[in-house]
Amino acid sequence: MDIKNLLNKSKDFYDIEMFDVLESTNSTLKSMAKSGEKEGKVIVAQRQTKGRGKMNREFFSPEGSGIYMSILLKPDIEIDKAVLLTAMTAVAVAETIENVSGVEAKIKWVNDIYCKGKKVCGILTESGLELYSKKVSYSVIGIGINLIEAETGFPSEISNIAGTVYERNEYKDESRAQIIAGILESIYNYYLEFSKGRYKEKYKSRSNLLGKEIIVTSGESIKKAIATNIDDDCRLVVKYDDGNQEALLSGDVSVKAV
Ligand code: BT5
Repeated sequence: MDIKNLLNKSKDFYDIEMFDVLESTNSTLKSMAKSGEKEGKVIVAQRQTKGRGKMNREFFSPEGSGIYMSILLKPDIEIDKAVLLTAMTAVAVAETIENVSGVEAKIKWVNDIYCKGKKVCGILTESGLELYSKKVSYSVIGIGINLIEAETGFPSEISNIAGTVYERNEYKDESRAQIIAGILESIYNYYLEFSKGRYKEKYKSRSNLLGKEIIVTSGESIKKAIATNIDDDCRLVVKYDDGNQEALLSGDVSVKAV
């Protein structure tokens, strides 16, 4: 199914290119961005041989299983606000998964989408920096979604955390294009009004951490806390057992529900 035909208001904004296999859709789109590619370029691959998560962690991206895509945006924002693009995208992905599949989708701060208690999607935003202004020169937003389980199943290292949106017998081929188009349309709509931050309340209301007891790991330190809020800059506000509060930046820590 042609994705472009499923787009509505965003039809003229996006230029979509499909590949069978790439090392990483983010890496390909980043080199295009560095060579002056326009905002709205989208790369989609059937599989990746070097799909990446944060800190160069591997993102398992097999054939016939998922969506691996990257979107190029050029927002007029400071580099420390780039995490908000991840938050906006998380809302767009969660809403689209729910609309198309009917499966409830929650957001785990900062960049993961969970269905039925398992991680079905990760988002990786990588930005270029204008040195003098501290503004973003481009942002590549990468989205990896497990739609159905690969023939070989998940590798053992992730089999207890990774899940899929669909069971194999529920999945219809057209869902893939519908989810890609739904995400693109939704991102476009939120991005048009990015400074209004319409996605922020939605991000919070889909959080699967707020109000929960969590473990905060930062370097050697491992502490228990309650996740009390996600602030306007998408920092996770936590309260430790000793009463101290802290607003956590996504790059510095990892958190998990107890
Ligand atoms: C992410 O990183 O989850 C961001 C993943 C972004 C992938 C997309 S695919 C298109 C684009 N091109 C790329 O090269 N990347 C983007 P992080 O929060 O660091 O999580 C990585 C961790 O998730 C791994 O260490 C595993 O524990 C787990 N993981 C790996 N593959 C997974 C999968 N397919 N489903 C669920 N969890 C997975």
